[in-house]
Amino acid sequence: MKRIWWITVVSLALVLMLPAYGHVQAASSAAPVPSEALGISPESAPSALEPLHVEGTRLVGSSGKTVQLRGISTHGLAWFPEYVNEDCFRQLHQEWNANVVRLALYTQEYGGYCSGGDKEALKALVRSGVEYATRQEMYVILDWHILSDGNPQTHKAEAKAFFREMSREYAEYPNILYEICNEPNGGTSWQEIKAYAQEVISVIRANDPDAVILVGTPNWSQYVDQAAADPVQGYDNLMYTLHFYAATHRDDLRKRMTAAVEAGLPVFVSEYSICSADGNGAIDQAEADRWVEVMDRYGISYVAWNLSNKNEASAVIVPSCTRSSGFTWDDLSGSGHWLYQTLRGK
Ligand code: IDC
Repeated sequence: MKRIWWITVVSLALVLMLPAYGHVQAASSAAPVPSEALGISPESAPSALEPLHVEGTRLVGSSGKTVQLRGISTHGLAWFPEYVNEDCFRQLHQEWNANVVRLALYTQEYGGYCSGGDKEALKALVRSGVEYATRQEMYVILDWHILSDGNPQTHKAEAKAFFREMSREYAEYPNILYEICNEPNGGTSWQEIKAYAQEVISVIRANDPDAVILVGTPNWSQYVDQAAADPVQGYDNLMYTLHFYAATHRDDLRKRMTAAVEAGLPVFVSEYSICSADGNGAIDQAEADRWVEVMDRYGISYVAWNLSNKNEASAVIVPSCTRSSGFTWDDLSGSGHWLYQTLRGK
């Protein structure tokens, strides 16, 4: 019943969304190239969407099986809108085996949603991304990407308005996850994050009683131990984020992650890369593989930073590649090759 209902909602939304599609196509300069060179059969792609919930430390589907989401995050939507296109998402799903895409909506930097960015255009891009992901049977994370603003309280009123609007629109979708604050930093305490989370979660829950909500943790989403000691009370289906950059963060942070899970905290790695913490520098594949081994063992979901051709090591597309879908092997950077092989390896 729920499935039929959301298919109806999606179809209706698609009709209403046509103007937004025009916007995205206008933003996308490269013509779609049929996916040739990576040429993988769709049979290996993850199966149809089902609503998710949290049981213990795990993300679970309606059939009761553990679900592990593995995929990629966009760069800032205002920075690189061209990668929000259906051919791109289709390739990520069918060829790369990604079952989730994260839509990173910066609040502060570069045309940020709360710093002079075009709110309506950015929301149109989010909506297009949700529809493309849904049609491609992928989960989609709406990421309120705080960063230089440090404390999520800085733009709390706008966060509440944004999540109120989105959760009203997507209440019936089985595939939406809400990430309410990317990376609190600058000394923001867990108590401050928790107070923010209580308010934003209650706004989302008023519309959507059971979607999975991801809560950031102190120190650029690393101190999951503090969340484990004092989790948000009163709501189901919450998970807490840990972010790592494998050339910087090693055993210490991995132990913090596994200790939190063993203490009963549902952890979700909503952002990571295999380079250093500035998103650049050398990549460390051996360390990255250690992270993957542990995350797989614990059933933890992980989403790679980032889907762009920016001249930085975390970008999975090389700067010389100007197409926005139909990527070939040569279009991928070192971190892109690693991600492709890692996602395909399972
Ligand atoms: C980086 C981008 C870079 C951009 C910068 C803006 O890769 O192109 O100029 O943000 O400040 C994070 C953040 C993520 C960062 C990334 C790398 O969530 O926004 O992206 N990073 O620095 N946390 C740890 C690393």
